[in-house]
Amino acid sequence: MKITDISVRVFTHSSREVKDSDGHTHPGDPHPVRQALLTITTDDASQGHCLAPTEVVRPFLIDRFVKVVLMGQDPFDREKLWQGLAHWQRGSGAMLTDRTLAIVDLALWDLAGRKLGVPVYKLIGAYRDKVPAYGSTMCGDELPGGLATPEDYHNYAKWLIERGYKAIKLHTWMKPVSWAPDPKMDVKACAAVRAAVGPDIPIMLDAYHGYSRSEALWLGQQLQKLEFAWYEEPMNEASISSYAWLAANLDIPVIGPETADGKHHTRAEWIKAGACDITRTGVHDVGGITPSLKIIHLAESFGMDCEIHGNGVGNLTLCAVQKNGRWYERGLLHPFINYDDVPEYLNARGDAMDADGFVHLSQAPGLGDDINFDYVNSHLV
Ligand code: XYH
Ligand code: MG
Repeated sequence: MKITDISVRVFTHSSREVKDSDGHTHPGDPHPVRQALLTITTDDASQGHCLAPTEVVRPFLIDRFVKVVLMGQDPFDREKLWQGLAHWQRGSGAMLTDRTLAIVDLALWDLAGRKLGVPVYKLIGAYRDKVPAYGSTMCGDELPGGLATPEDYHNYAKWLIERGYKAIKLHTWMKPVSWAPDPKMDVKACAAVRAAVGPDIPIMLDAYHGYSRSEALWLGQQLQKLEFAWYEEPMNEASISSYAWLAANLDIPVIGPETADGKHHTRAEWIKAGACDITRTGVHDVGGITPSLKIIHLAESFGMDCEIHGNGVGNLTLCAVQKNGRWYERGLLHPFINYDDVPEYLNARGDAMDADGFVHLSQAPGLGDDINFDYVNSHLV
């Protein structure tokens, strides 16, 4: 088999999610947005697909890097193709990011699954067919009845448990919220959620990622009193030594890195430095399933859990092939948005959750996105 075409379709659909000035997601009014669908095609007409932000698969990146590495190659040579793209990153002037590598890698995995007629998680080697989900809230806001007060978090936490979630992770208030960040308000929200769900539900905090060591330490000490399950990204993840100091001074598991560059290499350094008690990967953070498997196995070698960052069928696939991780991060969630709604460009959600809080892996060949190709092709830009 040889790769003969790599194409990108850009289409429009309606969204209720908006980004703030710091890149955090919040609810908004329905508005048209553009999304891309990357497709890799071979000489026997096999195809693999992956949905993507348009800029991540813009023509310059596809022509200058992706096609140079992939065209004419065997699509089953995923390790060789991923290493080839990763090599090009250094000379790309920071234009070829892990986000692009992830889309290409996921499309190659999707192609393999579709060609062989198996779900990708089975192709890799399944550990489980369903994964328990935690409800991962959007960051706090100033929307009346949204996530504007500790009471709002309390009320939403009760709703999340009713919906079936067996754990909850808070993202609290961050800039550009006028008075944020505020560790004391973080604690009030965390205490309100603990009061809402009782002592047996795991709760995690994904904090403002710019706290100082002293702020992060104090906040972590309060989370220990509330018996939180893990403590995520309270400081800039570029400072491994700060996380090693924090983890050494806290009992609550410190998890990371999520956003630090460097893929499996950085996670190896974090583990070596004692900067985390649980490590973390997500397909979009490190360049796809291929490098994420390296991280999962690295963590396992140290007796460490690796919790997967983010939603989507690529991350759900990782959850299904690992023993050393518990949760699927379902979100981001907000009282104003029904996350269970099916997007116009899909025939079904790839992470539908049952009443017991489990997300079941699709048994369809490929990665698991049930793409509505008629919708995509009738809404092309
Ligand atoms: O909006 O900053 C944020 C959240 O932190 C989000 O980017 C991300 O999904 C996350 O951190 N999940 O754990
Ligand atoms: Mg996070």
